Amino acid sequence: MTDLSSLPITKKWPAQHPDRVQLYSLPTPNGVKASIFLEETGLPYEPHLVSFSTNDQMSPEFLSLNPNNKIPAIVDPHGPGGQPLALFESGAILLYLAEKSGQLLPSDPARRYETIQWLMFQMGGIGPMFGQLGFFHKFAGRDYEDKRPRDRYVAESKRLLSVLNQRLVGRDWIMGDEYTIADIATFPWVGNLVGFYEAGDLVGIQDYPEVTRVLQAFRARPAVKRGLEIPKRA
Ligand SMILES: N[C@@H](CCC(=O)N[C@@H](CS)C(=O)NCC(=O)O)C(=O)O
Repeated sequence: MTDLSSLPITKKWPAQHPDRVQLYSLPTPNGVKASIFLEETGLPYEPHLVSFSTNDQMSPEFLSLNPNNKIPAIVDPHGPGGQPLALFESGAILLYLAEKSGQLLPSDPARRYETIQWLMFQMGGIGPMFGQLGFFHKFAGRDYEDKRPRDRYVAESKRLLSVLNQRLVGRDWIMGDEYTIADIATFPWVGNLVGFYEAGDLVGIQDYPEVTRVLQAFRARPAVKRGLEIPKRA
């Protein structure tokens, strides 16, 4: 039986099943990337809720895993060399779990790097830009008199949507027939933009029909439906 009790994170979030991947998260667009992957692949895992309303992400136990105080983070009790491996950054988590499970990342080297390229496109572009748009459109930034920051993020989000739309022409998913971690990284953010952020009209989402088509297909997947609710909010 694996023993994770020496890890400080397990003091606040005890592992009931220390043999399983431990997920510390909240159902946000970054958080659900990990839970959707785990639901899609069936890798055994145990979710733990990191509540922002109680600032759990700033607790010493969480910071021991991710000094950057952001979800998601994981501990794989059976990491390289059979030792526990702690990881943060959703892109790194997706890559690690895909390689570990041999799922949702093409094995052909060229296609594998193409998938990683689109994963990075989400991590460096879609996530940060849509996130800023959300701040200026829906949250505190909404009240700023100067609309130039908001307009900048709207313009950049539109540009990214148009790149994604073009990529999806004639393809079922970002990598064609193959559903991959690039889709799992990207579509929670597109869903969040038009859903929670209520920015669909602002970015003119109807101008990106390939994106909305694939978003619909993504949302219809049973594992996505489950993953979007994990960990359960209190
Ligand atoms: N680049 C990081 C971003 C993670 C991130 O921004 N997480 C947000 C929720 S979507 C968070 O934990 N925010 C809490 C905070 O900033 O205190 C990743 O992809 O994992």
